Amino acid sequence: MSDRPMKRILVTGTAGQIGSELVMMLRDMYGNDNVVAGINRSPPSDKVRDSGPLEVININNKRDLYDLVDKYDIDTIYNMAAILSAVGEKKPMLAWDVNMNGFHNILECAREKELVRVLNPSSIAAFGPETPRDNTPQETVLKPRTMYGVTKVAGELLGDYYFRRFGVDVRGLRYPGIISSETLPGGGTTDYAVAIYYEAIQNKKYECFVKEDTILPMMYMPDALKALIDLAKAPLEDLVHHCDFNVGSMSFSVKELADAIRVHIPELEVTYEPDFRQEIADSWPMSIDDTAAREEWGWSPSHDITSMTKDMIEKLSKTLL
Ligand code: AKB
Repeated sequence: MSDRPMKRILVTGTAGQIGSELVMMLRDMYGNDNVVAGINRSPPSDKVRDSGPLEVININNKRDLYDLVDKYDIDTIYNMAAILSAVGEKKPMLAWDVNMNGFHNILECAREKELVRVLNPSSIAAFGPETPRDNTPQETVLKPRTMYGVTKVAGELLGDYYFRRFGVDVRGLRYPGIISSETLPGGGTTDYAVAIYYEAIQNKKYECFVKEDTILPMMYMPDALKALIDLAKAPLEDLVHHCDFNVGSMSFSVKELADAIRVHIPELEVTYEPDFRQEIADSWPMSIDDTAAREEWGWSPSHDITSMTKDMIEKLSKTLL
């Protein structure tokens, strides 16, 4: 199946943080008309709306999904539609429905219509408090305590099952917190690492919902996009893993992030009011062993906290000030 030349791509969740930038990068690579942007409840950015085909798609509606795939002769789906960790704790049934039932519809569609490939991101949320937190191994304890994490582990297993049982080429990686300047993240635990830049630039102060010594793995958006696209392009025969690649980039505490921002904005004041998201953050890894991704498809990130912070502040200062 995977040897067929690519024809058309559907990206779901293109109003979201990663989807909105992924769709633009794929349009640059494969041509605007060959990449369909799928949105559901939230409106797309002007760039996404104006640069190529746009469709409303609820992945929980199987009929609509199948019709859309037929209409555009889609052969590859990047499923970026998901309910993240913090919203998932407020609405666990919705998280299950979108992240599991929606994903299952995509897998069934890929199986029945013999699509070339499905990409479905997983997350560090697949891990839990019993997982080793330092240099978290590829193969380790997967006992998350959030509904988002439960759906991510189950999604990894289901994707691997579809590969082994039906030959559907499903791939995924465990994203850390993603930091970006185009679209705000919605409803995650790692959202503070983006919000702090916006608040630093606009108000020079930020109230953080996790403690200052909270350390989590993070990644800058250009690396996050590169990771997914490089994984999508990897020869199938090189892959030992499929839906569960660890990918690391950088790890820092909130204090270290604030200090990096203070190099550019010395007046930044940060206060701390931990809420329910602290417990989620404390159950996730602090750093990631991504040897499998490096060996199987050449993963190598480009950004560190210093280069990311310089770029974030330059970009956001242009749009916010
Ligand atoms: C979240 O915080 O829920 C996400 C994630 C780490 O998957 N950013």
